[in-house]
Amino acid sequence: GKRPWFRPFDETTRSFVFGLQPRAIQGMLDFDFSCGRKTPSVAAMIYPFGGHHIQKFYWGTKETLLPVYTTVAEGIKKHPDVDVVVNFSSSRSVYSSTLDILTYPQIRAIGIIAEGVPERHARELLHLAVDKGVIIIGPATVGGIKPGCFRIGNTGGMMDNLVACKLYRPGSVGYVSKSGGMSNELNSILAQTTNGVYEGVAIGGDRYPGTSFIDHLLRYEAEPDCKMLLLLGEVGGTEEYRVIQAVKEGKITKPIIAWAIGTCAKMFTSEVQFGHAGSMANSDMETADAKNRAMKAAGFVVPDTFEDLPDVLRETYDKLVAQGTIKPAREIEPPQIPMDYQWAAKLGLVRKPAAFISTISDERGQELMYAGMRISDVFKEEIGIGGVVSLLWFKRRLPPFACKFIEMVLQLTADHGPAVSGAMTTIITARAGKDLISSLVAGLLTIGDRFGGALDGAAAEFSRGLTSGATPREFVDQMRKANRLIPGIGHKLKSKTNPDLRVVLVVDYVKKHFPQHKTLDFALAVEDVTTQKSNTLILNVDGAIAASFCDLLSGSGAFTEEEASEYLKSGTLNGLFVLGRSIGFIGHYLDQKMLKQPLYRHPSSDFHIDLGRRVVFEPAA
Ligand code: Q5B
Repeated sequence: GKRPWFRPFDETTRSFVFGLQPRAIQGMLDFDFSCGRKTPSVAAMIYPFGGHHIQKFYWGTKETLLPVYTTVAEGIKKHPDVDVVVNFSSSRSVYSSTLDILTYPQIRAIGIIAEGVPERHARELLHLAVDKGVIIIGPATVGGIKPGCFRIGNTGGMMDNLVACKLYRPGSVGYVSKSGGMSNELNSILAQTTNGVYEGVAIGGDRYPGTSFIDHLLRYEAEPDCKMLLLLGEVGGTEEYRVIQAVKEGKITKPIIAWAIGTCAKMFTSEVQFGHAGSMANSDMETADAKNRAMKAAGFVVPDTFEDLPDVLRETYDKLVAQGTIKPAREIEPPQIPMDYQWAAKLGLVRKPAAFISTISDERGQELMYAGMRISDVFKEEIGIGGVVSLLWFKRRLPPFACKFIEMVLQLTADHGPAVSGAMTTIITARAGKDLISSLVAGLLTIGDRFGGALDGAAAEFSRGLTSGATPREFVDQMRKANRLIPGIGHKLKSKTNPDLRVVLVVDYVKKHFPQHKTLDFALAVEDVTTQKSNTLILNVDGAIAASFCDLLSGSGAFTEEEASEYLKSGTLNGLFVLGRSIGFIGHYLDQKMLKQPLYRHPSSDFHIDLGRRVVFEPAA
């Protein structure tokens, strides 16, 4: 070891964090940065699951990458400078992982965070560590902190607390306590009453901690930079007596301030078990009062109550400064640690424009909302799929005749047999072994100007024709002159003599329920003209729905003229066909799967193949 035995952590200490603990690691790195460390104190993570990978962390305002290894062995091989492991394994796996870590002589200190480690396992690990001269801090602890140098995991709390307690630079007081929560308290008291913490360790609340008070106090005694000792003991166990013995034997000579918490135990009539597994007095000697008396008798500075602890700390510190033992260093400003954006936002310190705006649904509250309507009300009021479409597409509740019409459209367009472009494509895709989504999307991608996607065009042309004041014949002539087909007119199969019943249903419904149907009337008048030319140039299902929807948008009173035209221009009407026909395409996909249909290959005889028509390329001479 390059470091003396009493100094396991310094400003170059590098560690592994065992377990996926990105928040704790970020906390360690932020602490390092505030200390002015040149390198992060965490070299890598060890995590047995999920494979070898890399994780990103902040180093000040910049970002840095840390490798994640699946074994300690790999980490050891790659990082010979690492000699500490912060072990976040659970109580179930911490025994085996620590046994493994202890096989590498490179590792000199291990922090064990898990609570509930079986005492038998804790004792075994403790003996093994003693044999190997490895310092174990824990189990059942937050760890410890060496200001200006190294922070075990989450010790010391949030960054603002670490800065308030001046833990970014060393002080002169070495302390040891059981509880991590109380060590936060000590960090704060010491920052206010002395030049701060030299090093602080929370040994953990179990009966068999890996190291105890005496182990760390002997280190602090040997450490020339540590001038004053603080022991925060508690009811239960006899570890404080080992410290008393050391003081009596002259092994500890530095001023030592001490307090055992749990003096209130005597106010209870029965035995009290405090929060820690080890905090229960099994004999008079183990009570906090007995410990405080014994420590005082041995020459420790023991306050009368815990509340007096700051006073005695200040007195002892002032004495050491007066003697010249402690020479307080000039205060330095720690580098600013950028606050995490999410935390700053929570505190109301920053704002940032949202990248997206969304106005149709909200899942953040207790209940999912569709355009301001609770999902439970969607069912209570039985608004149906038409109502849901009206909320999510138009952000308003449309009148019942309109919601019913939407449902009618979805049902009418749901399917039109296997032979139409889309269904056939879905069927061929399904038979090529593709999944539901691929087969569905393949079918949907055929929807366009000619097949199923003529609604938007039809709505645009019929409403333009209507508002232009042209007669239906003039409208048809204009379109012919412009060499354009009228969207919504014509069908491959249906004709005047073989009418499309879907269109009949739409026309009947609209005439009966809509407040007005000027556009549909115009479209039907156009049909009268086109069918004079050819029997098949009927108002088709796309055209009938589109014309009717124009009348819905302008006649329901639910939309302004501007909104109606915006919705028409945004592809809403083709959306109706897409939504409806998706039902059929999914049906065709499932049908093919259930029928176990094999790959389809179209007969070549059905193609007229003629390579004689190829373009021959003649290079320039
Ligand atoms: N002519 C639908 O064509 C079809 C004309 C026209 C003026 C027209 C054709 C067309 C506009 C697009 C449209 C939606 C391709 C159709 C649907 C859903 C479906 C499908 C299903 C389902 C049919 C013969 C003569 C020619 C043409 C003239 C044709 N259309 N003139 N305006 N619109 N329509 N699509 O039968 O003088 O001989 O050269 O593009 O609305 O997709 O069930 O199948 O639910 O799945 O192949 O219902 O009408 O006729 O192209 O050979 O034309 O009529 O100029 O005149 P055809 P063509 P000429 S509903």
